[in-house]
Amino acid sequence: MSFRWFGKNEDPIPLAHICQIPGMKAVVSALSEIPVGEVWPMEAILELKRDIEAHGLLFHTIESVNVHEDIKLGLATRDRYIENYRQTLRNLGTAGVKVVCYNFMPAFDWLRTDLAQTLEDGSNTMAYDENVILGLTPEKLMQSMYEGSNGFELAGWEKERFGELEKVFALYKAISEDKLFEHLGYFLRAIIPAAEESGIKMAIHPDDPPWPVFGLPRIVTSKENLERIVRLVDSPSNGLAICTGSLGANPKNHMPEIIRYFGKMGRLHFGHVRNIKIDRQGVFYETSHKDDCGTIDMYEVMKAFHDIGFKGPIRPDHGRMIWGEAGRPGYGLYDRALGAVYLQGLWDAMERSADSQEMKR
Ligand code: DNO
Repeated sequence: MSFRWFGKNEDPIPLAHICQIPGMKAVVSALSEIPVGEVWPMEAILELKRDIEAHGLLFHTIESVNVHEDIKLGLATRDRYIENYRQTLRNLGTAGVKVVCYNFMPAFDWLRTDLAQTLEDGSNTMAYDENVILGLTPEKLMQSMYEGSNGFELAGWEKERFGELEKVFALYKAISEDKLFEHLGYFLRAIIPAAEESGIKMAIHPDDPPWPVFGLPRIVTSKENLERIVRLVDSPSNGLAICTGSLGANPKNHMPEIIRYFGKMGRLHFGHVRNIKIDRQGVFYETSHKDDCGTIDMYEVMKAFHDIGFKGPIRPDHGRMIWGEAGRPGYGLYDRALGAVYLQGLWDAMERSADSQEMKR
């Protein structure tokens, strides 16, 4: 079980609190102060590792090393950024990192239309409504996400993209889904050998939501496309992060089946487990992790991880804001801590029942 933490200068939650969550083993983090495309310096990586380990937590997973937009766009300048990415992987491998999460979403990372929708119990949560998107320009949506973020940074977002949106959108006009696959293939063929040499498993994160937005191509959206991605480079280092709340927003994506399929193939390296309530196609909000609070079958999700003998990191994902907590949208302490313990409860029960079946035999 692991917990995402944004670093001591960025995250209001101290490691001293994270290590008190029952069963918490590892912290998933990143150097968000390094501009996208630059090499992560060894010293800064080691400092992050020292901080995490000083709290009795393991440091083996990075979320994320973001991919420079020029790589996604396939521009001539991409090779320099790819070379830097390779060096970052070597540095991370030297520091003992085993899993690196990344995404290949054009222009934006994850998108929500409301960062603090009030629920019946008085808590608030993040929500998405395709109808709101249809009435907005990308600039307006980005602006409203920044304004709704309580003064906190948005997880994984790159501020520098805000000023360049128009230019980036114009460049994406020429990029079809097939082209984006081609650019991902070019990137993977260049970095996977460095990942292999460094003992690192790459884990691509699904697009969130898993469909095209504002006419931008999106490819990490379905089982078929995940299959196409793992085949781009035939190596265990070319793998997946499965995020149940991202992929699962499309009811056609059967999460337990996807987990079993890629798990058995040896390409599943990271689990983001969270629940959402889908009102109708394209309209959903994030709920507590508990099975019956949302649409995703959390028991079957955890059972799939359990049945494939998954040994990699799993983390609770976005939580609601509860008990008056103010924090980074989706990334407060309390609801994610409840989620971590709930997921472990499901897991423990599965372990016990596997043991007792073994004893009966
Ligand atoms: C949002 C996160 C994403 C994710 C990246 C992976 O909360 O799930 O920001 O970390 O897409 O690169």
